Amino acid sequence: MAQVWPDILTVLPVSEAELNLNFSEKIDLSLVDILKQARNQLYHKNGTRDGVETAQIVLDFSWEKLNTGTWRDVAKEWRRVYSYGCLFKVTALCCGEVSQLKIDEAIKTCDMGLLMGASILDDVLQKLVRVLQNKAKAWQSKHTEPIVEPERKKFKTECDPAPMINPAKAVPRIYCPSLEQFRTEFLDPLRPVILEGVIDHWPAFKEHPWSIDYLRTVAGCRTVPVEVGSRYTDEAWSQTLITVSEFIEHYILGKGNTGKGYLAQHQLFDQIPELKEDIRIPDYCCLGEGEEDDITINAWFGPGGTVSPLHQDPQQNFLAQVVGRKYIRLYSTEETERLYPHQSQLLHNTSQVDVESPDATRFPDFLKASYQECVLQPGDVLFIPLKHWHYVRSLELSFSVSFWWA
Ligand SMILES: O=C(O)CCC(=O)C(=O)O
Repeated sequence: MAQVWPDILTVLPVSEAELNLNFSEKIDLSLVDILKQARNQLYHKNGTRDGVETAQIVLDFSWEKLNTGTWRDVAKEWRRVYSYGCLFKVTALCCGEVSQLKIDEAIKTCDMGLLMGASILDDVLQKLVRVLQNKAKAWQSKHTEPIVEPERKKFKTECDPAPMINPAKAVPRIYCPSLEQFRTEFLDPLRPVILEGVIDHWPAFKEHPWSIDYLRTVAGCRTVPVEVGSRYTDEAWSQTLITVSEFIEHYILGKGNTGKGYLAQHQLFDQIPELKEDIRIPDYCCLGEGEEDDITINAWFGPGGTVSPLHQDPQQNFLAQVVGRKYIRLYSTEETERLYPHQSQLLHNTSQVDVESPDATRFPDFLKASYQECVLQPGDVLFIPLKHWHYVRSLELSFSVSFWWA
């Protein structure tokens, strides 16, 4: 049992009047009244258990709106309402003496708001989750045994051998080229290259070397979207929300035979700023026309054998390898016809061919397509020019970061 309420108060608007609840006419007035009731409960009854029920009404109502139609068409206003529902639920859960279970539920509620909602009150959910995570860490360090060595030995870091790279097809490597050299020799002609020595200074290699233990420490209790299934083209592929610790238990340590899972997502670094502080945007991105805020940073964390099928993306990409190695195949856009892209609109950027075990009867021209290949090592950054087709298979436990820029 612990008190978290005084810390919660430090990140909330100081008075009811300062917690604005202004919404457009899209939001039913009866729901705005319920939100006001939740606000009143927060400021006048220090959270209260009734507050959880009031907040849940807001959450259920807005959840339905978030799940109607396509995500792109969901009004941002409904995402704000959902975030307010999360805020009121968290504050109601955290009043008085709270158990570890309540703190876990509150952290999960913040994460749901961060993933599905929109930013409110100067990112109050981000601030709340930090307060709660600190509480949870303090509680855990008092009550749990440190991870012992035999546990660590169970980590599955070994995997398939790396394929032999044909030197004639190897992606060239270059050590820290100047901006000008990178632009003229690789960016302008859209030629892939592996940049060496450009991310060695990242805290992810130095101050906070990324490892399973580190990830568990900074993000273990955080709920994140995970891809489940061998590859996203499979029928059985789906997405689910689990905590980083659960992901490690089931998909990295392989407990419970859960099958394959990949923590592959673009929100991880916004959700967990500690991880973002361990990486840096490569200087070469300044050669693009976009602003730094337009760069999408993706996390790719998974066990050996995780496959991203052959596909293309509409932006330039720096794929930076932090932990483990990956085998990568690249095909230029000139080869597109030989790669048999799916016909459907949804998968038109993805090839139907299983790159390392192609069906020559169904896809006879695939074997004629010319390609480049490499094994990406920790510290390497692969430049994948826009629309270049890429296939990726991790050779062991791997953590990479990609930067999509234009
Ligand atoms: O590393 C992976 O599995 C896929 C990376 C990728 O497709 C990308 O960065 O666009």
